[in-house]
Amino acid sequence: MKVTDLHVEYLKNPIGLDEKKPRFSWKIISDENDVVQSAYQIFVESNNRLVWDSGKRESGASVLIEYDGVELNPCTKYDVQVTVWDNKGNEDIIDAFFETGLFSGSNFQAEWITHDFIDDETACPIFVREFYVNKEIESVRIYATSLGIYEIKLNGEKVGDTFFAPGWTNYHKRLQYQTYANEELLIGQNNKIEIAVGNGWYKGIFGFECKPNLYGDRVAALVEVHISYKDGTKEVIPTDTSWKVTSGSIRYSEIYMGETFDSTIQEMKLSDVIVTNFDKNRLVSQESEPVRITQRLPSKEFIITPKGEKVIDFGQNLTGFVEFKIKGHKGQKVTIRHAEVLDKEGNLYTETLRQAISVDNFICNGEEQTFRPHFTFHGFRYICVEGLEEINIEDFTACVLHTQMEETGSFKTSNPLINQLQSNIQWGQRGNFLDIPTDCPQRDERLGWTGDAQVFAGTAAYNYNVALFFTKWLRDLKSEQTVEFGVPHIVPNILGDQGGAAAWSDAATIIPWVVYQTYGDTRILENQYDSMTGWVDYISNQCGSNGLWQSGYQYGDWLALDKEEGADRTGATDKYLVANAYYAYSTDIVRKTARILNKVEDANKYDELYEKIKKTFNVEYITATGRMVSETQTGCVLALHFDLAEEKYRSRILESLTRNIANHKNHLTTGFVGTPYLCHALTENNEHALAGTLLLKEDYPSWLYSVKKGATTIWERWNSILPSGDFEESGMNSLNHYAYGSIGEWMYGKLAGINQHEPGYKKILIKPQFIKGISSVEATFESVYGEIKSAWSCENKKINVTVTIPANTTAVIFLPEKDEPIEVGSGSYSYEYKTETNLELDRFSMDSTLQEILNEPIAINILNQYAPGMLNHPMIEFAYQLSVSEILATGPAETESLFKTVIDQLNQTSTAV
Ligand code: RAM
Repeated sequence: MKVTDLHVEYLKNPIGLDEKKPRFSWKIISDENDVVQSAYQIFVESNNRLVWDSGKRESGASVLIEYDGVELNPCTKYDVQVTVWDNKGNEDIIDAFFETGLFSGSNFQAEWITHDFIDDETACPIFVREFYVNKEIESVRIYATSLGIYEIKLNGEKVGDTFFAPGWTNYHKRLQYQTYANEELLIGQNNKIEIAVGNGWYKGIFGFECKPNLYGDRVAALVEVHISYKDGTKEVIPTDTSWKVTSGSIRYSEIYMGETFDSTIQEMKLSDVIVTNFDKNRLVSQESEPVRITQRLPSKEFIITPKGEKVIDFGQNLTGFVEFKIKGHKGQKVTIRHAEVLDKEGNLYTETLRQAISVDNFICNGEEQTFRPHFTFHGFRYICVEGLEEINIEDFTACVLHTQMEETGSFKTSNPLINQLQSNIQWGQRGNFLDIPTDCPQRDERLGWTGDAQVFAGTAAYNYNVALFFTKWLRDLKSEQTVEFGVPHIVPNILGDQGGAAAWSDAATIIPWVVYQTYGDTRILENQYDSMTGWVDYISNQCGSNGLWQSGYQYGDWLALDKEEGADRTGATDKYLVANAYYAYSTDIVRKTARILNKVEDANKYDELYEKIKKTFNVEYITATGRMVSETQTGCVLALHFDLAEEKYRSRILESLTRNIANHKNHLTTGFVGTPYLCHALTENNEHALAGTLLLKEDYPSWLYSVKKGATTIWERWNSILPSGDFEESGMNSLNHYAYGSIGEWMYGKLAGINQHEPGYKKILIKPQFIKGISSVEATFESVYGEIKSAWSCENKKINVTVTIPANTTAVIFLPEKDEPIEVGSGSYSYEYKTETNLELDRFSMDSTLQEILNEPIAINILNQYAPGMLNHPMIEFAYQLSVSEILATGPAETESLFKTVIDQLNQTSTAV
């Protein structure tokens, strides 16, 4: 038995932590089966002084155990040791450490400094200070933040490997500072610290209107260097009036527009800094993992387009920037333009960027140089290079940038198109989890749309550990929330006051719930509780006398395909049906949360409210005979999946749903709201095969349509690129928009069958469910207890299932085609058994058109025999292009069994292609 991965607040040996009661988690690895932890003991020491001994606790708890010792001090290192005992008589010890940050903005001794470059407005200021060190150094910490985004250099080298600090928060209330460890000071010499500050989100051109100065009109910096000497003395070098400021090589930098870097600029004139003010009480230490370069992609192909553009293809739509090597002549300017796609003629297509032109310029100094921008990022797969005669594509690398979350999921199947879909989902997450969850990384938006984050959160939590990422963002959400306007549509909110909107503002309840479910993190529920209840209470205040929310702006089932063309983008489902479905759903989450947090009175209150909403929902949106007033896919899906419809109505609603799908030749028509739940609703209601059919559809509209069109990320629209190769031209068309990637949750949960049975996966549910067209799946999920694996294949009349359950958890396994669930403890299990099931796709199905069926003589024989005259019907030729399911959606029930027989016969006798 081995104890591994001792983490403090989800992090490995963090520094600059401002959590007063940090929580410890560890994993257990064992060769034995049925291992559970029987006890643990935690020691925390600082400077060899014990500050906490938990005592030996007879307990299986190994996740997020809260520190309960002597009050922690700021800027102090704490060593943690955990001893773990298991039920097999083993014992192991693991060590880690954490170091606290400044704890409070008022502990910053530094002063905010800014500049006054009246006639050099676009250049990024660099604040500079030189200092002399003449003693042996024990450690150096740099605490830093800025209004704008910054990079620090110490003696010419970049400090740390992170980007876009201090990140984007609600600067009106919260601003992160970062802590860096750096021991590289020169002793007996002058050291030089420089901090360059770009406009970033604070002062840059940002938002729909592309206007500057969202939060302020001057960038500024706040830094202090803490040096601890070997002789026990300490020194602090804070920003103050002794610093100087200059403007350097970064002549222009805007997140949307790109950067201009002029390396011919020599040392410029140093000016005095100006001390400025920004409320230090808003400072908080870095709360999530930072943004880093997580991958470097080599160029894949060099293309000269019909227009003569010199283009490099990196083979993957991504978020980041390009780094390149060059030995140009002094003053030579190289321009890099970015695009997600080439148009059908093969030219660079930049319309998806809208006003965010994304152009980087670099001016060479005549030496061998490596360039990359500093304060901008782009969403791109292609670059167009200008200003270079000869292009050597090996000199160009795409740097992939995003919040460096731990990768927790993998998902592979026998179907290459589905594997590409999974890859697109993951890349969508990487491209859009850049400090905040953005809708898209390329155009003049890149905003923290709450709806997009909400629908994708469940999928996101399979692929990466998103606990800290969402913890940070939810604090901003809470800080932007008001009694009057509820929860904004984007966080951080730069759109001003707008009343909350269903499915968007519900991020307030749904995302903390996802984090709790995935990691067993109850603190997020505690911290967000007021925000969660506040959101539900806001809706209650909007309700009319009938107890329903039927007023105000709503996005409805955003971008759904079921509204007539040219109408608004909110889909055909009654917007207030959507609103009230979410009202019930959020209330359900809140009542459960209240119970978990032992707030009994609240729990009862929200129980009552929940029942009331559900009842009224049925009265208003379902007829007395069980028809949805909006018989759209999304309407039906919400009623079923959110468990809103009364039991007696469910079968009819399910029928409406399947009929609606059949009427669309087994295609979806759902938008942002219906899409994440569509396949869940089908699988949960015995229509798993139909969910599989939807997943594997390859023509528009479907998930695989974009895959077949060569997409490497998820598109904003089902038809961002039209079958003709033209682009959707509404002026809102992103090729990297993760919302529809929300199918990932169903793929992990229902296809691979990895689910939590108890919050945080302390108990696991493994329930793989086959679909035709996929004969094997292998998925892993790194839970907070360790790796869970579910792999199955159903090939050559044999089913194989392999399951891994981490130590200190238990699981229930539902094997496909077996009735009895199996209860297991930790360990790896393999099952092999016979089956008659063949998962290869049949040549004929309910999706085949009548014409395809009638091309087979046997079909004609059977139909003539059992339904004489049917094929002579005068209207028959109008049905040739309809699918069987479409024909059946309006035909009598007997025809259904007849066609099933025909299709079975055809599949048995046809030589499958
Ligand atoms: C678009 C965004 C986003 C969506 C909103 C309603 O501008 O890109 O995806 O949530 O509209």
